[in-house]
Amino acid sequence: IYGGLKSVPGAIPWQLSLQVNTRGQNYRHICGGALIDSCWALTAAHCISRNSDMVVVLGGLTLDSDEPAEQIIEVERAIVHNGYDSDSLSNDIALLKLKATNGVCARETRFVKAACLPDTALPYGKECTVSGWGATEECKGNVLYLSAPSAYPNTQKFAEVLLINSNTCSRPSVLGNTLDDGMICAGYLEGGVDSCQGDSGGPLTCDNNGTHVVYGLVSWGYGCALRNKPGVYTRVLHFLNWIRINMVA
Ligand code: 4AZ
Repeated sequence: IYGGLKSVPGAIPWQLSLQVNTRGQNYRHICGGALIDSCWALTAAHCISRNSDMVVVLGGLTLDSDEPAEQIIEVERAIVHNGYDSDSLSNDIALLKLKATNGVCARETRFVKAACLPDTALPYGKECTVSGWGATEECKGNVLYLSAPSAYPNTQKFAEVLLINSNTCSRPSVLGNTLDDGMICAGYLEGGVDSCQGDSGGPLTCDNNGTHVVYGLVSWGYGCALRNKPGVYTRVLHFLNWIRINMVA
C-alpha cells in the first residue's frame, strides 16, 4: 500500500494473508485475500500457483510474529475462474475453500469476521478501503519515490481510494483499452495513494449503508501510485453468479 496508514487490530477483520510453502521452507506471504464465509475466501487468480501448499492467516497484523488473535487455516482447494487469462488478467478471481477442523474453519472473533458480497453497484467517486502487506513507497531525504524502489512492510496497511468511472479509466492517457467489464479502477488520477505488489488478491472494501462489502480484489496496475495510473481491481459484483455456483460445488 502506497500512502495510507498502518492498520489497527480488528479494523479489517476479513483481510487475510495467503501464504505458500514451496519445497518445505517456511510459509511466506504472497498475496492478500478476503474472508467471505467461515470456510470461503476470495483472492486473485494470479495468486494461485499449482502444486503449492497454501495456508491463510487471519486476524494477524504483522507478518513476522505470531499474534494471539491469529488463525492459521489450510487451504483445502483453490478454484480458479476458468476464464482467467494471465496476459490480460481478465477474470482474475479465485475462491479458496478452507479446511475445517472439527467442523469449523474460521472462527468469528473481534479480529476475524467475514465481509459481505456486494449486491448493488456503488457510485463512482465513492471512497473505499484497500489493505494489505504489499509494497510501500520509500522516502529518501525529502524525495518520495513512487512505483520503485519500494519496501515491504511487516505491519498491514490500509488506504482510502475512490472508485473511478471505467470511461475515465479507459482514456488513452490513463489505462487505454486494457479494461473489461470484470475490472474496476480505484485510486486517484493525481497519484500518491494506491495498492501495489503483494497487495494482490486483497480486499477493496466499501461501506454500503453500514455493511462492509468486498467490492474489489487487488488485481493489477501500471506501477504503483503514479499519476494517471490508478489501480485495477477485479469487479466482484460481475462475478456473483460464479461465486455462488462455485461455493456450493
Ligand atoms: C502487482 O504487481 C500489482 N497499483 C498490484 C496492484 C497494483 C500494481 C501492481 C496496483 O501485483
